[in-house]
Amino acid sequence: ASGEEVYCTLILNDAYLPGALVVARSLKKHGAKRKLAVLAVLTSISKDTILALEQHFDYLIDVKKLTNDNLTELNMMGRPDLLATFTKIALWHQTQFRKIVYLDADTLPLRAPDELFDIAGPFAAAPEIGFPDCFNSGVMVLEPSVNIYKQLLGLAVQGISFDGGDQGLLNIYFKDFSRLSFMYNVELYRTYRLYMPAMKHYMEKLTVVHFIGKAKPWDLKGVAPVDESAYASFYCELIGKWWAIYEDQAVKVA
Ligand code: UPG
Repeated sequence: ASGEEVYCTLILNDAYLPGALVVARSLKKHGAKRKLAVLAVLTSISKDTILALEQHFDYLIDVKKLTNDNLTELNMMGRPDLLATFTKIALWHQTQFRKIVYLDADTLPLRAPDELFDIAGPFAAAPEIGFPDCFNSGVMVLEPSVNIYKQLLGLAVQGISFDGGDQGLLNIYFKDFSRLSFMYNVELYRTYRLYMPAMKHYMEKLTVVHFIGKAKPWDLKGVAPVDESAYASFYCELIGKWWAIYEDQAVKVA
């Protein structure tokens, strides 16, 4: 319905289906008070994937795959697999919605962050741990707009993005973003080996964790801590939480 507020995620291929399902199941399990949408490149996913998405999401929205032909920066990060993340800008084309709380398929909401819909303004995101003056584009609060969409598309077709992915494009466009608390997008990375005390201090407030990097939770069933560090156990605990939601038959999805 026009003016509706929704949670939304994105799926470009079958490989990320487990992630999209966990986003949906976790939001439902925690009593999310908005409907769930998924942007999907239907030409790139199987019938079974479409069926599973239909069972878990209120809105399944077909989007066209948008790729970046310039792989230089993505190769520099060792992530050529991210070449089609420009597709994410289709979020701004969804003007049937007033506000979207967007979550990457590799995030795990530990509760439903409904209060994000109360944030005023067109755009908000949390700091990127790799370079905290930038935001991470895995969790965003945004207002769709045809005008913004056209400008983002203009950048995308020219391949303008400092990292080759959507994040490098969106950070060029939204220079003055409203900053969300880091609690809404806790990027899991081994830097926390150096600052686990802060993680412990804020533990109760963690809202969304984000499994950045190439290895995703669905690749890591039953994984054991790589070393004795507090971070390694914390990371494995969260992988365990992800699996518990994935396998939780009690979550009502339809
Ligand atoms: N995605 C797919 N299939 C793929 C790759 C990506 O569906 O093969 C979707 C999915 O929703 C995923 C998102 O795109 O969560 C981003 O890709 P991901 O592999 O999760 O990226 P990250 O490792 O988290 O890397 C960072 C940012 C992310 C941004 C990306 C490119 O966290 O938000 O999209 O860099 O700029």
